[in-house]
Amino acid sequence: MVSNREPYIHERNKKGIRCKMPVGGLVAAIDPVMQRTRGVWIAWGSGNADVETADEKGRILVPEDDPRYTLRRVWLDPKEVNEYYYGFSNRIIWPVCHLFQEKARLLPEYWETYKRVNQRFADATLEEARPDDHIWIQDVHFTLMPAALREELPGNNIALFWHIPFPPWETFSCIPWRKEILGGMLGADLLGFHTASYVANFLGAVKKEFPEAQVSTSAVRYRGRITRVRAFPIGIDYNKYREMSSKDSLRRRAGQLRNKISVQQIILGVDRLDYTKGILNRLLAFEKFLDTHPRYLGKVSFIQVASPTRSAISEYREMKQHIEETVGRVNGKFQRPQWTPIIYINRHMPGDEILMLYRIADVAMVTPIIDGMNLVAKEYVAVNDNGVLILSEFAGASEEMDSAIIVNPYDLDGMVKALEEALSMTPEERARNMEPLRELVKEHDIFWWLSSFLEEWGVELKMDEGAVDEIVAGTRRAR
Ligand code: ADQ
Repeated sequence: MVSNREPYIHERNKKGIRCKMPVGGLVAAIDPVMQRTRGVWIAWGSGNADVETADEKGRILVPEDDPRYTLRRVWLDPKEVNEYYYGFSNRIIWPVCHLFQEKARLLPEYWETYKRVNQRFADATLEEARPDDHIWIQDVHFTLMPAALREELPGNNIALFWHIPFPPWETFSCIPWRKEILGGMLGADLLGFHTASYVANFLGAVKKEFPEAQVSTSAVRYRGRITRVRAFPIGIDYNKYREMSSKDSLRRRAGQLRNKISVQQIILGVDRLDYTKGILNRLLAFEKFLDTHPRYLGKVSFIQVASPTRSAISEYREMKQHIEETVGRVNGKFQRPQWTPIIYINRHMPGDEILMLYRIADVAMVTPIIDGMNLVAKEYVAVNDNGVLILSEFAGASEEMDSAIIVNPYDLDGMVKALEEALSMTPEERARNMEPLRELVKEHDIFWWLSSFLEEWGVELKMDEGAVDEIVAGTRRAR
């Protein structure tokens, strides 16, 4: 496994060194597979106590209390973090793939460092990999690795999963190094995307850049090799969300919180503070809603949780300022002594607090300008049986979750209408609408995603027969 973020991070604080596992479905799903296969996970060692806890090669056995596999940390200096991570990954690939070409900073030094870091990760992988190992690379940080590995490991089974949208060629091609990126990815045997349209966009780009390649609807034959390309919509750990959110203590605390917010209905947004998430348009739609539906004044509040992210990048700081000005302006316009229209929370919240908000929100507005998938939509549905989901048609999630109220995030009037519709639904209508969504999120959970990916990859991973099923069952039992 190769990813930018590591599954175990060592941090030193006043009390000593602590090992943390990052929150998120991906690590939770893949860690048990790695434990079972006793493989190697290669990732950037980003914790401030990572060096002292690893050996001279950057290796450490994890989990520490029951070592099952090797985490191999790759060290990056601040310039590399700045140019490979903040630069190439977050200021070139991220904006371009989210159709924000004008935000891309196409600096050659970002590209040079990105290439160097990809090579460093490839070298570490080559040191670890055996001839018949399967190598799974995560995300946009390592597009050059499949081809770099392929040169040295012609027979290994290599896959890459892409977590964000893949744009049409006309957009992607603003990257001067597009051909190298696509060529790098074609070193893989299997490429996974969230949706069929990202698959089609990728294949379209390959056709344009490599006219000599044979391209079908799900594969590319290039230089005598075949790369399969397929959609695998990622899911969440549904059962875990269900269990955690139905614990008595959480329900009690959620009830207390709900009583303190003295409005009839609550609308919720939960996002990283990213320009792709459509937070500003959502706030403007809420303002327009209050302007045009005065009977809701004092009766509905909007809670927007926006966790800080990538604040080293100026666009993120500017957007934060713009959002904060808008919150201030809208609140200034409508606020009453007993009522706050927009409750704005700009910090990372502990998981149980997010769950409480999911529980008490009558309506969730998940209205990104564009999003690879968007897990908040799925988390809300898993937790709240009686809510209403308003979902952007440009979130990957809308390909499967089409029974939500689907909106165009650029169309403020459309979002105002959607809010009116959602807030005036009867409890029976809400429950009826929620049911098919919940079934989908339950069926297509993170383990379904994982096993469909592994199955398509033809992976037995030197595990016993049925091991993937066992992993899935085992993970569930362990909870
Ligand atoms: P992200 O862009 O990070 O992921 P998303 O899928 O919505 O977006 O996941 C965000 C996660 O962070 C959710 O689990 C959410 O609960 C949590 N979160 C958000 N704000 C938070 C806050 N303030 N406090 C605490 N937790 C918060 C990328 C792609 C997505 C794709 C995923 C997975 O951009 O489109 O769905 O990868 O492939």
